[in-house]
Amino acid sequence: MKFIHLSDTHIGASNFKLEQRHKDFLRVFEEAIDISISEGVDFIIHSGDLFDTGRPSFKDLIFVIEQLKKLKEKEIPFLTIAGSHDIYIHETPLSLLEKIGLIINLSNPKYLIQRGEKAILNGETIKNAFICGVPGFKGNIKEKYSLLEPNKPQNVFSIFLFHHIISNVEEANSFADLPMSSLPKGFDYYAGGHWHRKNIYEYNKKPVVYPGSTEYTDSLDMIKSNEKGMFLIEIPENKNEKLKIKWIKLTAREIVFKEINVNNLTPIEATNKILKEIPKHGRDSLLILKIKGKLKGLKTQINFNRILKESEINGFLHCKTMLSELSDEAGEEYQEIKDKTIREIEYDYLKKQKYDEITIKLAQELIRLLGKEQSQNELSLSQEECINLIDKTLLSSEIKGLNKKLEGEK
Ligand SMILES: [Mn+2]
Repeated sequence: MKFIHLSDTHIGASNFKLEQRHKDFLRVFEEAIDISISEGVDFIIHSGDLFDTGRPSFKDLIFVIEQLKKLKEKEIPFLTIAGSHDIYIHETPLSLLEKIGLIINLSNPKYLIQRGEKAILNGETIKNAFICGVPGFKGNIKEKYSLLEPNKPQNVFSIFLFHHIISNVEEANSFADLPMSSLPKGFDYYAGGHWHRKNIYEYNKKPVVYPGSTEYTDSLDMIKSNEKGMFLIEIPENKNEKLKIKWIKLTAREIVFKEINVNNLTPIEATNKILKEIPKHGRDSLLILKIKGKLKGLKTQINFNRILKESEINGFLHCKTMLSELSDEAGEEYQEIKDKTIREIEYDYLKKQKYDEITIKLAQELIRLLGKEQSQNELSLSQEECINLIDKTLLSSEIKGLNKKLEGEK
């Protein structure tokens, strides 16, 4: 028995507002379906984010329906859960696909039965495999997992679908939202989604598998993942034999990544250096340029338009410049501001606008008074003192002005 595990297909997504990128997500999904059919798998599992949005366009929805119909004809079940993207409040496009019999939506509430404190988790049995899963939860994730009680039959190969980033994914840093130890115990295969890069972990000697997204979803993904694909899993007849996990590469858009150091260059010199370093044969791939160093001038003075044009002339679909490691002279002023308190920034700003000391004091007091985060008893001035201040400044200057006017009229 064999099956395909894929995830995060994000149908409807795009990058850089390019229609070609939108189509890339569709093309790679079709490729995944076609390979699954030619491999003759018994079923397909998808760990969430089939769609990029809870309200996909009719065009994208029809495209997915066409792909799933091919599976239906071959009697290959497609089992999935709602991820973090394909939920629109409580409705999901998955409900529609489920209604017309093209998918099995394991995150349908009918599979999760509340029994006292516990949540009994049911699933589907296909041939000799039991498959269940939960949607990507929004809050109290750990607590929700602690209440899960899978109702799985004995002596079958069991699969658990989930859409969270386990704490073992080191590169995820703060994005990890579930300790691995919270996963329900006793499954033979943990099918993960939500993490967009391919990774395999081990939990009680069983694999916890992230196939990642089938296309590059953002520029960080483009430089961190070196390829995109899905897993083909072969369940051995003999329980003592090891599970066969095979990676199948899908033809996602090709990425060319380059780092360019422009340290101590003026924006014109930097532009010329970048232009020279753009590879000659783009082959319709995406060019990601990470510009590094400290510029003698301003970042905005680099001619990004020319860089983009040149990349397109060289045959790239698009060029994305990453500037997070590039500093410039404006950065110094920023550094100065960074060391100041909000009060000091306010004061400097008002001083620059040529307000006198008492007006600045009043303005700052008013800003404080209007600030919601301050509670009444934290005010440094009483209401009376404020009124006095207003009297002394705004009103008096207005009266002065009025007096002058009247004097002039005389
Ligand atoms: Mn996703």
